[in-house]
Amino acid sequence: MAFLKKPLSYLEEFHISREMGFILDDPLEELPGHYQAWVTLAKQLPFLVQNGQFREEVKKLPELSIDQLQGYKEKCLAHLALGVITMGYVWQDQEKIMQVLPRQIAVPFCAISEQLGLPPIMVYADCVLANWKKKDPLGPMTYDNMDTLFAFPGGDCSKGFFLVSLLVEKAAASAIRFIPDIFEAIKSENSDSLEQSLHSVASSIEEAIEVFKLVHDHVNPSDFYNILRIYLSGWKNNHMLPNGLVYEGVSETPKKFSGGSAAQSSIVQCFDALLGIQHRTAGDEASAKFLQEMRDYMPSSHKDFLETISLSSPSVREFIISSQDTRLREAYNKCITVLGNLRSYHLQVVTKYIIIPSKKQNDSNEEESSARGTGGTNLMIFLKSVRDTTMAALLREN
Ligand code: DU6
Repeated sequence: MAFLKKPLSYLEEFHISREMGFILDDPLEELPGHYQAWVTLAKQLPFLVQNGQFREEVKKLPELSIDQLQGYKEKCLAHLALGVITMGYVWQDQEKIMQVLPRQIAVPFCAISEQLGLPPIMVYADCVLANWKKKDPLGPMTYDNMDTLFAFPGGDCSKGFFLVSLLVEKAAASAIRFIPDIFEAIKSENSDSLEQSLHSVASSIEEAIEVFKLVHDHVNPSDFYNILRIYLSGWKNNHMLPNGLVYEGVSETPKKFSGGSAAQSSIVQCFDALLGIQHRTAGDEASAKFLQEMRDYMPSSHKDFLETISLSSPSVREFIISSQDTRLREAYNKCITVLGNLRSYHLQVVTKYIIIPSKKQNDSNEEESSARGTGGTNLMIFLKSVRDTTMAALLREN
C-alpha cells in the first residue's frame, strides 16, 4: 500500500527547501539575451506609470517566443516580469482600464504560464517568493539587507508588503522541515518524536506572528489601500473588468483570473493540511471553495505537496485522536491555538489596511464606495470563517 504519493522526505522534489520552505532560493535577476527587455521594462514600472508612459512602452516590445528560456529559475523570472508588466498595463490609468493585453505580452505570458502550471496573471509566488535579493549576498535575510526586484506605485509600500510576507514565509519555513519527521513518527508510532515535532511547529508559527508585526513599520495603510491594492487586483469578480481580459493572439474570448492573495501562499494552506483542519463545515463552503481555487495559482509542485499532505493516512489528527495520549493532544492543540492567533492577527492587519481606509473615503459615488466595501467585507468574512474553523479543530484534552 502506498503511504504517500511521493515520499515527503525528498522536499527538494517539490521545489521546497529545508532552509527556505516555499521561497525560491536565490532567484535570478536577469534573463538571457533579448528576454532581458521584459526585466528592464518591468523594473521601470513605477516611473513609467507615474508619467503615463508605461502602456506605450509595452506596445513597443518585440514579439518573442519562449523557446530559448531554460530551467526553472529563468521561467520563474519570466513569469514574474511578464506578470508585473501585465498588472502595469491593465491598471496604469484607472479611468481607462485596458480590456485587451497586447500580443507581445499575452502570447509569451500564456505560454510560460502553461509550462509552469500557473495562470497568466501575477501570483503570490511571483511577487513574493521570486521577487527578492540580498543587498549583501553574504549578509543575513533581514529586512535591511533585502530588496525586491520589482516594485509597484505607492512608494516603498510594495517593497514592505512583499518583503514582510517573504519574511513570514521564512519564519514559517522552519515548520516545513518537521513535516517529514511528523509523518515518519506516525508511521513508526513514535509519540515522543511526534510530540516534539508538533511543539517545534507551534514555535515556528509563533515566530511567524512576531515577524508579521513588521508590517506596521514598512507599509502605510493609505498607500496600500489606495494605490498598491489596485495593482494587485485581478479580473474575476471585479466590477472594473467585469468580462475579464482578452489575451490578444491567444483567444478572443476574455478570460477571468483572480488577483494576488495570501490564500495563494502554500504556507497559509499547509498548516491546515498538516493538522487536518477542513474548511468544509457549515457556513464555510465558500471559504473552502476559494482556498481550493487558489491552489491552482500556486506552483504545481507546491500544490502537489499540499495534496500529498492532505491525503496521507493516517492523518496527524486521526492518529492523535485514536492515540488517547494527553501530551499529544496538548501539543496538537498548541499548534491549533497559535495558528488561530496568527489568523486573528491577520484580521487585525486587514482591518487597519483595508477596512479603516475604505471608510475614510468620503466620495459621493455611492455605487463605487459600496463596491469597494464588498471586497473588504468579503475578505473579513473569509478570514473569520478560516479562523473559526481553525479554533473549532481543538481537541478535548481530558
Ligand atoms: C498576508 C502569507 C498577498 C497578495 C500579494 C502578497 C503578511 C505579513 C501581512 C497581510 C499579510 C504575510 C504573509 C505570508 C504568509 C499577504 C500578499 C502579495 C499579491 N501579511 N499583512 N500576506 N501577502 N499580488 O496578503 S504582514
